[in-house]
Amino acid sequence: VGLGTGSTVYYTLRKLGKLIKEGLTIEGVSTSSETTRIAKSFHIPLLNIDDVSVIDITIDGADEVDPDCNGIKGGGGALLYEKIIAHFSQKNIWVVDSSKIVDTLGKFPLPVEIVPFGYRQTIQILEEKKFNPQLRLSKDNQTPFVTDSDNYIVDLYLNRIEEPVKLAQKLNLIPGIIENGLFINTVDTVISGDGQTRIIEREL
Ligand code: A5P
Repeated sequence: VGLGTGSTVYYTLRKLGKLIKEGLTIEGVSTSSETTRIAKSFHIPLLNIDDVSVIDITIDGADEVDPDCNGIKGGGGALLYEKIIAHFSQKNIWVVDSSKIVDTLGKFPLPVEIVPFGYRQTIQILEEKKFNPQLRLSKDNQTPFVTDSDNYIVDLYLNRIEEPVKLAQKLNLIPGIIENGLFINTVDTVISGDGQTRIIEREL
């Protein structure tokens, strides 16, 4: 089971921990150091991504989801590992609160993971393309936020993303960009669960 990252997934981890105590047998693959820490605290057995041949199902959160079940992830900075694990999963489920379901993606700043080498130049290219980039800072507000794979995150203040597929392709062509937070045709089921539960299935 792929274990996503974020404050929503925390409740999934807590529940899995409880089910394991009651006899459920699963093995988790974590998407971040934060999730590894929490999963261990709930005694969820973990495997390294390199030691699994298949991930049956991944449960994660998201920052925004559109009606086609495409979404933005990376608000917590774990988008690279989340994307690798999602890509490798037979089934992907996102659990979100209803405020994250939008008509058009983009109000939430799009996180992009970049290598530290030449990061100013990468940001300059993003500026020239009018993507309104902002380097994400760590809690001290002085130094760049560093991901689990020792990279930086740039948040793109786009407001509206009319063509997410094209944008994802454009971004990944820029040297220095490792991955972007647009998850296209990835998730199978979105569960929005505050108050009334709503289940959205991606049309194949
Ligand atoms: C982590 O990088 C993100 O992709 C999270 O999955 C996403 O930001 C949702 O997080 P919350 O559940 O904390 O809103």
